[in-house]
Amino acid sequence: QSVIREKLLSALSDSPDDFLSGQALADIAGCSRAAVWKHIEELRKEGFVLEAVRKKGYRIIGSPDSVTANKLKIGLKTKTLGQYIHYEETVGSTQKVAHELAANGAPEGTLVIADEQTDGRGRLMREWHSSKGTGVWMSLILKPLLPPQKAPQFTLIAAVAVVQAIQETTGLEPQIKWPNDILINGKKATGILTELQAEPDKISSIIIGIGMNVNQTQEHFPDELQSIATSYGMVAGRSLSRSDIVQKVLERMEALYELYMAKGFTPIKLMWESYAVSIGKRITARTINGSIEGYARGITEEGVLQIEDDTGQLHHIYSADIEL
Ligand code: BT5
Repeated sequence: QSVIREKLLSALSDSPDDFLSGQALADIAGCSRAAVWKHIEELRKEGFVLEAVRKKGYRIIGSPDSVTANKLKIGLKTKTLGQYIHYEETVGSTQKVAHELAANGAPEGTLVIADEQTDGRGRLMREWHSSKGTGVWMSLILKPLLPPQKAPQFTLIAAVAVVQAIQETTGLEPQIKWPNDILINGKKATGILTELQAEPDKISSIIIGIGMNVNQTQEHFPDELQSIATSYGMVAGRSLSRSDIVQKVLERMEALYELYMAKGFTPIKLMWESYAVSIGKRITARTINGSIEGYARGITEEGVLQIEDDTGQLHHIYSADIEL
């Protein structure tokens, strides 16, 4: 069923100015003309604006600002990432759904995405605010043949992908705050959560959760986020297309993932450092074992943060919250 709708949409989107007859569409989709009509109705319910003119046929004149599988597939230029999309309008957490799918054999590149999360989560089970229709709440499943220790690098790969995708779609220049925050104008607009299903020596699946604030206005955020959160749309001063952003994130992520598997972490590390806010600055890292203050010197080949304290001693930070 959804395959037919995908074929109809792709044919209609390929020739936006022309009408395609019911028969032509039926041939393309491999179904009856009556079925074409039914699927067109379904697409209209999804928010696509489809004009129908007697004796001419159908054409597409508008599409919703949605992140449904149908919408995301139009013009998506990837080989694997996002080729299988699991969309839900409302979900507890896309991360949870992705964990289940991964455990049940979902292929590499599977994308879980929702219009709203009611129980979005950050690290250490912290809440992730995910209001309806305003952001990108997605989890991507990758299955690299790597040992589990490499997993944290994927947070950094995803951060580079997000920065590049935002630059390309909006012209904004976001910055990365180690390990998993992306800031714009000094406030958080994206958080990344990388989780793992693994055997002792081998990753089974990496699940990369990405939460991006796109079209929120200040009122969308609860009190506790007022001074620390923002959205790309607010900073750009216009409403942005969530689907364009998701497509670009998938495209950049695919390119970076290929680069990483071919050449290792070094080229990614260089890009990451060029976008990082904290490198060279005096910071405080709050870890579960206490705080360390000093100058952020860079990240290691493993993606571990190095801080030099006032005695000149170098500390390796695996996980922490950073204060600038
Ligand atoms: C993160 O955790 O930043 C990772 C967030 C990952 C969210 C995605 S959405 C899709 C997928 N499904 C999920 O359930 N999760 C992933 P952390 O570094 O622990 O930061 C959490 C903190 O960020 C919270 O304690 C708040 O202070 C703040 N926060 C919560 N919601 C926010 C938002 N929408 N924008 C900016 N900051 C937020």
